[in-house]
Amino acid sequence: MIGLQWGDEAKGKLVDLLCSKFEIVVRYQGGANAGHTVVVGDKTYKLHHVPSGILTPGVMNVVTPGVVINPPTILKEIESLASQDIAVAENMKLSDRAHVVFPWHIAEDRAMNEASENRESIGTTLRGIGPCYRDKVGRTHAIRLGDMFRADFKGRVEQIVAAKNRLLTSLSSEAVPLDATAIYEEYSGYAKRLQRYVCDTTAYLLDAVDANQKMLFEGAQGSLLDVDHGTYPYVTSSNASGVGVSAGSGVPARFISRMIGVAKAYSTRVGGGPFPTEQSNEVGQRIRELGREYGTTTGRPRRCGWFDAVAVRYTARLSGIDCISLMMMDVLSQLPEVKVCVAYNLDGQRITHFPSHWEDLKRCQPIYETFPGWNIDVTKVRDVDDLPRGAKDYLKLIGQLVGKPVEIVSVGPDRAQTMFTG
Ligand code: 2SA
Ligand code: MG
Repeated sequence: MIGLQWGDEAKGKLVDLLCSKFEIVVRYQGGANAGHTVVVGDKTYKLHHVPSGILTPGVMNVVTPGVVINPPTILKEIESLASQDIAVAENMKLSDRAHVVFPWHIAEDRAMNEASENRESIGTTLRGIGPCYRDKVGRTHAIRLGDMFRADFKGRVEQIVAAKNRLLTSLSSEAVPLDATAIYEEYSGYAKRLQRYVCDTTAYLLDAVDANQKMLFEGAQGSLLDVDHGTYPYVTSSNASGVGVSAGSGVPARFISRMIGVAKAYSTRVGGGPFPTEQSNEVGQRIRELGREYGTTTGRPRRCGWFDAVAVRYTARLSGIDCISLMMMDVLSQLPEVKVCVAYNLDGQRITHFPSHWEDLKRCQPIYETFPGWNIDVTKVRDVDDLPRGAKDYLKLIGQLVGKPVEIVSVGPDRAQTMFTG
């Protein structure tokens, strides 16, 4: 299950809804930057690290090598879930290959975000994600979850802290030097508490493939934030599109039989970077209020705008989706007029491909098709056939523009407010 926009497409809700049909739910990229809000009855759960399958009893939740893990954050989440009688201990596994986010990554993230004066800031979530992935790929200064249980963990921390202190003081004169001993002690404590979850998840999942177990892969962020294929450099540091499933989890692509692309009926983006259909006006404001569009992790107000079919057609193809799940239709149902971007005007030319350079994307002017609003409360609709005419036309147009059918529609946060066609 893949986000087709810039994240926050309500993937968590869909995973929660579908996962009773699966034995395993897998998180394969991202880290504590993700924020999945899942509503079950009168309870709202906000998940960052733990896969959304945790709310369904009997489902195994696996966090794989492509994820970067923040120990205090995941421990807090585990505690909070356990206090709400969710059985985490028996139902979660963490990869010993997953990289660990340390305080130096968070300090670096902050310093780097502040340092980008000559260009709009990426506006990261300040969770240390970029620096941790950079160290993972750079190999010299990286610590994986499994390394925390080895004899040389202390030495590694000391070595890295010495190097990071030099780096951090070069980035900011106000940098407070990190204390290797204190970090080692704190993180050894976390390691002990996490130990029961840590294993070789790659072996576990490959065995599960052999045993024909059904797995659901839960994407975090969205395809347009993919480090290789998104709106670089305004992206996150992992493969957040469908292409990341295999690399992050270790499950070969040939075993993935169905891809669901999740999109909101409009667009949002949090952080910097180009966003052609953005409405920095009353319409955007109204969408933000109606959709409660604020970051689950940081609380930042999300930028809001119309559905961009050029972008979603691109990500739908990139992620190889079979169908679209269109979320938050209830929000659009309260607007007097609804628009869909069907093409871009780039320097006087009409284009329908998604530009590879952010500066070109920034110059794109959206070309819209406008619908009269349907102005009917759809939150109680339980069958797609009962949606108002205008809403049905909207779903049809999106299916045509993106090139894949809309097979799932949601009209509210509750489990009961998601409908399946056919
Ligand atoms: P980072 O922190 O290095 O991954 O930031 C890089 C860019 O990726 C964006 N990003 C996100 N965009 C939408 N939702 C995300 N998760 C949280 C949520 C975000 C929040 O669910 O609301 O609470 O603010 C997420 N995570 C990363 C980020 O905004 C940067 O543009
Ligand atoms: Mg989110």
